[in-house]
Amino acid sequence: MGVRMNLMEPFETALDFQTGVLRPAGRIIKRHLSDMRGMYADANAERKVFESEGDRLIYEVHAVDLPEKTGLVLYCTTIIHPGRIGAEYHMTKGHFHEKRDRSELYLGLAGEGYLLLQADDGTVRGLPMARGTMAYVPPLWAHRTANTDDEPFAFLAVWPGDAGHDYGTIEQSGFAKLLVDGEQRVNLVDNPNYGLITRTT
Ligand code: PAN
Ligand code: ZN
Repeated sequence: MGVRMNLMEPFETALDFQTGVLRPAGRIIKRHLSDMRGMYADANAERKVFESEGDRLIYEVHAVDLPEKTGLVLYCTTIIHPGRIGAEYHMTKGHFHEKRDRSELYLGLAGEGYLLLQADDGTVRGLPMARGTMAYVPPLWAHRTANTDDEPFAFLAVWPGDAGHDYGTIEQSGFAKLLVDGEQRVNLVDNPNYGLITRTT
C-alpha cells in the first residue's frame, strides 16, 4: 500500500529523473501483457511471448494518490520497459479522457519514446519524446505512449482531476496506426485491425 496524500495540506514528492520513481510511493499499477490482450496487432507474436516467458511486464504507473476531483491537479509517472511484441514497440493501453475536453501535459524524463494521438475521426499524430520533451495532449485526442529505445522510457503526466479515463473505446477499436520497429528506426504503419473488436477477453 502506498501513501495517500492529504489534498488540503502542502506536500512534496521526490521524483527520480533517471528512473521515474516517485517517493514516497503512492499507487503503483503494473500492466502486464495479459492486461492488454488483443491490443498488439501480431497475435502470433503475443502468443509466443506467453509461451516462452509467461506474462511479461510492459509498463508501470507510479501515481501520487489523490482523489479524482474537480479543481485538483493529478500527476503520475509512467515507466515503459523496453521490448517489442512482434515489430510493435511496448506501449500503454491508451485512452480518451472520459470528459473528452480535458487536456494533459507530458514531460519526458529518461529514455526515448513516442506519443501517439488519435482524434475521433481516426486522424493520428505521432510526437517523438525524449528527456525534456514537453508534449501537449489537446482536448478530444486519445493518447498512447510507446518505448522506441532499448532503455526504460519514463515520463511525467499532469492532468485535471475530473478528466477520468475511457479505455473502452480504444479497447474496441484500437489506434489507426501502429508504432513499429523498421529500417528507419520508428515507423508509423496502418493497423490492419483498426475498427475491429480486437480484445479477446
Ligand atoms: C497517463 C497514463 C499512463 C498509462 O498518466 O494514464 O501513461 O497509460 P494508460 O492509462 O493508457 O494505461 C495519462 O494519460 N493520464 O491521463
Ligand atoms: Zn490521459
